[in-house]
Amino acid sequence: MSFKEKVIYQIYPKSFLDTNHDGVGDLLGIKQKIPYLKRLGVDMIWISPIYPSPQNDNGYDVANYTAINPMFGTMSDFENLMKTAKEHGIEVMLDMVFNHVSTDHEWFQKALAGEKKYQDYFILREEPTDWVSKFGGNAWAPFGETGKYYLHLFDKTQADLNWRNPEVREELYEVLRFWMDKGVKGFRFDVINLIGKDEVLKDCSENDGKPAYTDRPINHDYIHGMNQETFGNDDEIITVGEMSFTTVGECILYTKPERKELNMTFNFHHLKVDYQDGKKWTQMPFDFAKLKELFHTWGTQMSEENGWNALFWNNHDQPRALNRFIDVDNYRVAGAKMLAGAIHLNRGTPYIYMGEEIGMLDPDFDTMEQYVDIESLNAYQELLVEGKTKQEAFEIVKRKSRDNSRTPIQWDSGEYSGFSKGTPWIGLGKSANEINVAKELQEGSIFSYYQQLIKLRKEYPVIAEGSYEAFLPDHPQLYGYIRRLDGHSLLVLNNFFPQETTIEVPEEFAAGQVLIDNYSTEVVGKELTLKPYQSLAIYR
Ligand code: TEU
Ligand code: CA
Repeated sequence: MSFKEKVIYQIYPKSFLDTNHDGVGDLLGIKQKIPYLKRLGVDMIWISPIYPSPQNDNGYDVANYTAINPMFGTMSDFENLMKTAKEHGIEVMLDMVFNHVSTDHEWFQKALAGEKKYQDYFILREEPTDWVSKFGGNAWAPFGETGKYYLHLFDKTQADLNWRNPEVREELYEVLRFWMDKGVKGFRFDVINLIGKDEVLKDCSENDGKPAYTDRPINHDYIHGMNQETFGNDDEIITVGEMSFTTVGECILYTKPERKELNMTFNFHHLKVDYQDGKKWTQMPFDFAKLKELFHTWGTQMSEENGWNALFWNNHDQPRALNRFIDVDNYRVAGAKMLAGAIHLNRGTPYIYMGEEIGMLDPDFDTMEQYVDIESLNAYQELLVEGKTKQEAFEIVKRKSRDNSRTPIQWDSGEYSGFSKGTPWIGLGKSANEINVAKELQEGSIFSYYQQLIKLRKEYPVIAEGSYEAFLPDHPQLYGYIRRLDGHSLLVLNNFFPQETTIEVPEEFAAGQVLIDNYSTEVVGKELTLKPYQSLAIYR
């Protein structure tokens, strides 16, 4: 089965299931829930970082790439999990954070201690540039007592690696080989379009300096080289690159098969349509026209030039899409299915973020003290400095914090929602009694809608392989597209609003068959009135 037919499920291990009741999710927790994931029908699980780490950025600050953080268990727990997953026909994708290491990593420690070899593993300069760190403040910090500065595009405890040094590249290839030997069949590469830095680094006042270090031409060489030295030899391996601040043109280059770089890319443009003036820490209703324009541009160009998208609404860095795009007080269930339909029938490989399959919501925290995420805590301070009141700053953090998606999975309505018997490392969502897996499996309909969507992708080649074209791109409420393959076509209609809307059905679909629908349309005619958040697909 090609990666085009597969569906991948993301697990944030800290918050999935805690089996030793220390308040933190663990590998044996994932193992225990493999049958649940099998029941959902996913092909692969992507697990966010499980390596030793001081956890300043919840594991995206890696201190050792080839070991397991004791907080999550042992290497033998990992092997156990791999075995159970394999038995259920589920593959494992690991998160490779290769742009930077934790300053606790021995490479950085040896560099600090004066070892020349390791100093060359990092990006050290006499003079810092004006680039702004993605977590706030200048992107350079003093390198010990040397008078030099090291680059950290993220937190100052996440030092950027020097990919220009071939020894660094070889070390990272070894990491991939290590996990491939353990049977890992997928790699998600964290901010992989930032690894290729120029030799001479220049000031750049535009967009906090991003254009100066993002998608540099040499990035493609590094990714291609890594492909050739490691996973490129194994057809079963699936790779996805997380692309920060990128363009569709670059993502086509990263994913065109003949270039042998990556299978697919994540981009975030569609998740910035509720950013005022492009700034995250603001509040604004989402801009539907912009969302649609992005989907159509990416969908069409990727389709025409044979690139491949990773499709997603949620991940561990995003507030829950339901809270952003849907009137959840009135239409949580219909809205959850509509969002699912919009991407699962699309051209690309769909990702489900844990909890999405039961329609989980943001936790609805009441105070700043409940937040843990480093980015959120820094942003709160910056908002205060900008002159916002504590209440105003809190309201923004509440809408935008990455912690919104990082709270424990709500398994049942028991204490700590069945996640743990100990106090969880981060608070639970307020909706845990109403929205949880046990209840969903008993009486809900979102989970089964995901099951259907996953099955359809495997049964209908037009969903997995078909081309993409926009349908009624200027319609004020509809996000529609047509997929085509070998004489078959699929029309997908999604009403993004809580109001009904009537559309004209093109001739060719008027007598088509409804493959899936979150309401129950019996016959398609010349006209179709879409109910609030209705989503359906017509096949012929
Ligand atoms: O995220 C990349 C990234 O650019 C994020 O800063 C993203 O823009 C932000 O979270 C949105 O608010 C990756 C990981 O997914 C994230 O968890 C890490 O913190 C980051 O890289 C550093 O490794
Ligand atoms: Ca635990």
